[in-house]
Amino acid sequence: MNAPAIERTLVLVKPDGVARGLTGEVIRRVEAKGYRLTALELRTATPELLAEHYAEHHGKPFYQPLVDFMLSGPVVAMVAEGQRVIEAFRVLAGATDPTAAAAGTIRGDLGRDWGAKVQQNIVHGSDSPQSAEREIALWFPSS
Ligand code: IDP
Ligand code: MG
Repeated sequence: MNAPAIERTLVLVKPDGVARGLTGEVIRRVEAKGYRLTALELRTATPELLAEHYAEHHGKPFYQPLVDFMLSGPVVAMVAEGQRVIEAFRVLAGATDPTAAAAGTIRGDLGRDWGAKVQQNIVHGSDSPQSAEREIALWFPSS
C-alpha cells in the first residue's frame, strides 16, 4: 500500500464561530487531532472572494443568505497540513446541518439551528484535494 501523501486543507471559522468566541476551540480540535497549521489569519471576506469560494453554490436558494452571512463579520482562515487532513477535518466538522451533526463533532457539539435562511455551522473545510488547492490559492495567494 502506498503511504498517503501530505495534504493541505482550507479551514474557515465562519463569522458565527468568531463572534461566539469559538476560534480557539476549533484550532484546539485541529491541533489535538495531530495536524499542523501552516497559515492563519483573521480576515474580512469580500463579495468577489466569496463568489469564487462558493462558485458551486451559485443559483441555490441559500446562496445569497450564505454570502451575506459570510460578510457579516470577520472569519479566521487557516491552512492545516498532514496525511488525509481533508477527510479528517470534514469528520471533525460533522454534517452540514448542525442539528443533525453527530455529537463529538464541531458542528454537532457547538452548533444549532437559529432559524436563519442559511445554516450557521461554525466552520468550512475543503471537500476534496482539488477544492483544497483552489480554495487555498484564493485565500492565501502567496502560499
Ligand atoms: P459544507 O460546508 O458542509 O461543505 P456545502 O453544501 O458546501 O456544505 O454548503 C456550504 C454552506 O452553505 C454550508 O456550510 C451551510 O452554511 C450552507 N448550506 C448548505 N446547504 C444548506 C441548506 O440546505 N440550507 C441552508 N444553508 C445551507
Ligand atoms: Mg462545501
